[in-house]
Amino acid sequence: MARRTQVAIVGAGPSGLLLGQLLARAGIDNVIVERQSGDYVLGRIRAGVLEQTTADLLDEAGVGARMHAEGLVHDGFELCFGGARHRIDLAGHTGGKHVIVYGQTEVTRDLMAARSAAGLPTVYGAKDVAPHHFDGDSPYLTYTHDGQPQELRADFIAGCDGYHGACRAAVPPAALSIFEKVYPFGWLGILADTPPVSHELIYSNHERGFALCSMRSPTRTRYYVQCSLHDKVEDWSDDAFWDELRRRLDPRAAETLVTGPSIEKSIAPLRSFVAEPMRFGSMFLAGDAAHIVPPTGAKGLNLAASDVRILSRALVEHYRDHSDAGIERYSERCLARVWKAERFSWWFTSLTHKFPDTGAIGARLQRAELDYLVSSQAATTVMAENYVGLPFDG
Ligand code: FAS
Ligand code: PHB
Repeated sequence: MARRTQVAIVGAGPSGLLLGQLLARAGIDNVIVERQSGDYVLGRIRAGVLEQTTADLLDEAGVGARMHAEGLVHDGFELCFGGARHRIDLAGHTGGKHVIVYGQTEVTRDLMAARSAAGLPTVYGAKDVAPHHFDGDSPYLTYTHDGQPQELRADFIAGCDGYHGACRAAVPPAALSIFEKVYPFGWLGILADTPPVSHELIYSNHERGFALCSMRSPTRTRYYVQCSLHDKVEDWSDDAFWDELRRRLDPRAAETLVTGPSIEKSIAPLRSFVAEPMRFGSMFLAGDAAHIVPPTGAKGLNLAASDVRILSRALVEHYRDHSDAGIERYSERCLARVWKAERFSWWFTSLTHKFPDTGAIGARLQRAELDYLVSSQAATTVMAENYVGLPFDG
């Protein structure tokens, strides 16, 4: 049975849900087709830091209330190296900008609730989703749902289906340029109902490896330690995790760290990845479907929001103003921001992690850069303005 909509969105992660919400508020009909169940999507523990432009977009989408009520405004974070912590004053180096600590899970929950309240169609449990005829002006999706073959005709397809999605995979390889760097380590992350070790995030460069102290609320923490790519979650007991985290922190943090049972524990690989271009006729890629950053710079979710901001405006311009200027410039405008965030995320990862192949001199060069970073106003400003998010060009 063939249904029809204006924009067919593949993926109900933050990209797809935020795009759907912005389009619906502009009166543009859209359907989201998602492979997993809603609970499964909510069960993925991912990002934790929102840039102000992302928070503004959530407000524009009408889903910012709980973020403002429960999110934590952070004006700075600390770098820990050589046994001491050094604060990066974000507000002081960016004319008052800050970030909001509010988990991706909660962003997704807020977007799902708004979509459901508006009675907007989301097909969960869609199998074998595939985009077709997107090189022309009559694209459509096929998928199966409850064992029944389905077809969804649309004016446009938005591939918001993440790194392993079907939309980028459907593009002829000759039409894609892929840029990729895989890092020789992973992040072992733990979620626990414990009070944060500090009121701000701590990024630690240690001879044993990187560590990050983050949080979700005053009573829920998110910690990470750099681990081997060969590690498995079952290799790490909670006690082993807490011991390793303590060893990578300064004495004061190690002493005040409150530990507890993990409520989630997972290992994520780290890669830098960009697929160019991000538009193929009437199909657009947005978010992780088009690019991946190592999570060090907290850019993944924020880049997804950046793509959605540009795409939603371009589609509104198409339908309301009968202009395709935004659509024509979509890929170029997204990639200009994507590559700056890729650079920052690669740089911050290179500065803070232990690399097996750079030896003793690598550690000394990192220490020299960290010392320079915290002692130079210019260097701290570069760190701060990238961390809070670069301004949009319109
Ligand atoms: P998502 O991957 O979130 O969503 C894509 C959706 O499409 C999923 O729901 C998927 O089920 C669905 N889908 C996939 N294939 C499909 C198909 N064929 N048909 C239908 N649906 C399909 N970012 C940070 O800033 N900080 C972090 O700490 C951080 N940690 C991360 C840890 C992990 C393990 C991963 C994988 C990513 C992490 N990220 C982090 C990045 C992450 O937050 C992403 O940037 C964010 O989820 C991007 O959102 P989407 O583009 O919506 O992609
Ligand atoms: C998180 O809280 O999950 C988080 C925070 C900052 C990062 C990466 C992850 O840079």
